[in-house]
Amino acid sequence: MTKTYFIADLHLSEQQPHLTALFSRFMQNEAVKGEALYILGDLFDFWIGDDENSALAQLVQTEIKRLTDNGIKVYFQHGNRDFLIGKRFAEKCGLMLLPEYQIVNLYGTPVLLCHGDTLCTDDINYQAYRKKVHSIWRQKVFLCLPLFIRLRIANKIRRKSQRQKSEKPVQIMDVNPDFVLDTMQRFAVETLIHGHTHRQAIHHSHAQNRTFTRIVLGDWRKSAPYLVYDKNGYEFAEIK
Ligand code: LP5
Ligand code: MN
Repeated sequence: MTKTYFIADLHLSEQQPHLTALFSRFMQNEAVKGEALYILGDLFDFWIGDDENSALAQLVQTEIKRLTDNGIKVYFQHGNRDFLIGKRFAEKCGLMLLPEYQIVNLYGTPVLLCHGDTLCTDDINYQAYRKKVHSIWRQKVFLCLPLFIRLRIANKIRRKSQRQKSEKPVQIMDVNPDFVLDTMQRFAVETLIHGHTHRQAIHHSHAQNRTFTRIVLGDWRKSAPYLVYDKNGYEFAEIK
């Protein structure tokens, strides 16, 4: 039976080699059994440009290429930490870059996919920051800087974000339920899959005599959670 896999928020970094090992195991033992893999953002802890050619970047590209060379489609949506992954990275491993919101047909059901940060509309500071770092000209200027300067800027942003997060009420950093419902209705879907909040769950809500389902992917820490979808439905699973 054909299957489709979903993962998000792996936050791979040189500092967490056990996550990279889990990624290799997931790709070689699990994702390889599917017809497609969707990575819904924050594959890396942060990404400062496709010219970054670290051992980690190479390993991740090799794992993805192994799947795409075998005819398995691998799709990627940007997260708030790796929105600078670009065409060069994608071409190296046969990855397909998706827009911020994408509808996919999963065994007859239209499903909306996104990273999830755009759904957190109550986090006003974050949304203002996001608008800035998503401006094309700022990204162009940033990518012209030497890598070590980019790294310094990224670390500065990470520290500031860490500080601000510790002062924000937890609720603000979750999705806004009204915005979620509006978004699903705007895209005419009844199922949404996203990551970002790290709060793995399946939420149902009801409006206009319809049931709307929001599937939230978990983040990778000690284990590697994923969602697997086939013609009979979906379930969470994990590798350890
Ligand atoms: O990622 P997570 O879940 O920990 O937190 C997010 C929001 N934070 C971020 C920042 C990322 O974690 C780190 C980004 C790495 C940099 C990548 C390259 C930069 C390229 C720039 C190209 C122009 O996304 C956090 C949310 C949280 O999710 C929950 O939704 O709350 O948002 C924040 O904390 C953001 C703050 O509220 C605002 C931060 C302003 C920082 C501005 C610093 C400018 C310094 C410039 C130095 C030259
Ligand atoms: Mn995120």
